[in-house]
Amino acid sequence: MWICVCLLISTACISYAAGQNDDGAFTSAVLPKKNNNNQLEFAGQKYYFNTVFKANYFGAMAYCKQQGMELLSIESQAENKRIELFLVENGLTYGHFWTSATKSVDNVHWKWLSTGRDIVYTNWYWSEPNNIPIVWEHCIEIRIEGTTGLTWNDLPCSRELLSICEAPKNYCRC
Ligand SMILES: [Ca+2]
Ligand SMILES: [Ca+2]
Repeated sequence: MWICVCLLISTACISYAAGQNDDGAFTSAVLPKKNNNNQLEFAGQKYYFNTVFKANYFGAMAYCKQQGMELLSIESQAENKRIELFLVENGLTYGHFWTSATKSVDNVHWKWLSTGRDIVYTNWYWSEPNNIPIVWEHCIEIRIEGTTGLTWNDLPCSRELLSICEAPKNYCRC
């Protein structure tokens, strides 16, 4: 099944395969929402919440770049809280989204690939990051499940999740 996603902030229209290789552990391809608001502005940044199709880490990053944006980087508690509040306000209380976080070449430290910065602030889910052996959990998702808040989990980059894109507020794709 092919879905055409058109952003209000862009005239670009991109097609992606949806619902592939879904192991059922995560959210459905299209999340139920209270309204059609997919955009947020906060602290000089704007965000686009892709709640329509799932992709692996690399597909999510490519999608954001095609919109002139970057895959999400959460660099403060305030940013984490604001994104959590947006999800709750829009009825997205169960969901898994890619961030741009991935392992450094030393295979120990984490970096935001979208900015190149080291990860300083973290909000790991309890017992995470656990880097489950064999599957290589080298990318970070953010997850919200009811009242657990917006927490982080390392998992394989090949998993297919929803995504959040980010760009400077004054960015204009002209
Ligand atoms: Ca950010
Ligand atoms: Ca994990």
